[in-house]
Amino acid sequence: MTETKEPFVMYILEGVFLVFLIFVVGSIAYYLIAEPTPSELREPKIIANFIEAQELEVARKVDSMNVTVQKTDTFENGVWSHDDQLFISNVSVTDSVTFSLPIPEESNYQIVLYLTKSYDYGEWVIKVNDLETRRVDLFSTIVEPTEPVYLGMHHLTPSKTILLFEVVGHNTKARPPYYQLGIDGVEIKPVNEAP
Ligand SMILES: [Ca+2]
Repeated sequence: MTETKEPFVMYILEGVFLVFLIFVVGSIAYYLIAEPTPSELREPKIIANFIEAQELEVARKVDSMNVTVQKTDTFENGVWSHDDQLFISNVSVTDSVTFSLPIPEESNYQIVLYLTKSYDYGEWVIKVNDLETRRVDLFSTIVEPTEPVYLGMHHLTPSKTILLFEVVGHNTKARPPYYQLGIDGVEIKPVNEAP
């Protein structure tokens, strides 16, 4: 009986080894030819005088509003600095959020925002020190970064520079929850000309 069992056991062992070998070779081949993720395909965004949105101090917001850091490396279109954005959600129309901008010294500065567009983002008014600078419709059928949003040149001092976002409505094509906002970061660029 043992003479007939030994070859059978050997067949089993050889079979197990063969399956293991196919698994190992297949795993290595998959690793070598796997498609890179969207973030691996993209060049990093490098901008001088850039501050990530999550590094800004939230000076004021309504209690119900959620402000969280969201990774963007699974988004398939475009590039975000640091592969993340500050995501503002649970928003109702007329809600606002205010940030303090770190200004190193009294001077003229060009302020440029980098935002996100999406199918459920709102229309927002942006103010610098109570001065309305832009009104942006952040609706898009896909999730994508905006072009640079120029807020103009401002004479600013370290003691007080407030950047305010207030939601004023939404595009008719927007989908629920309609009013969200994504901020990649802000560029605060010193300039020598008068504002
Ligand atoms: Ca970012």
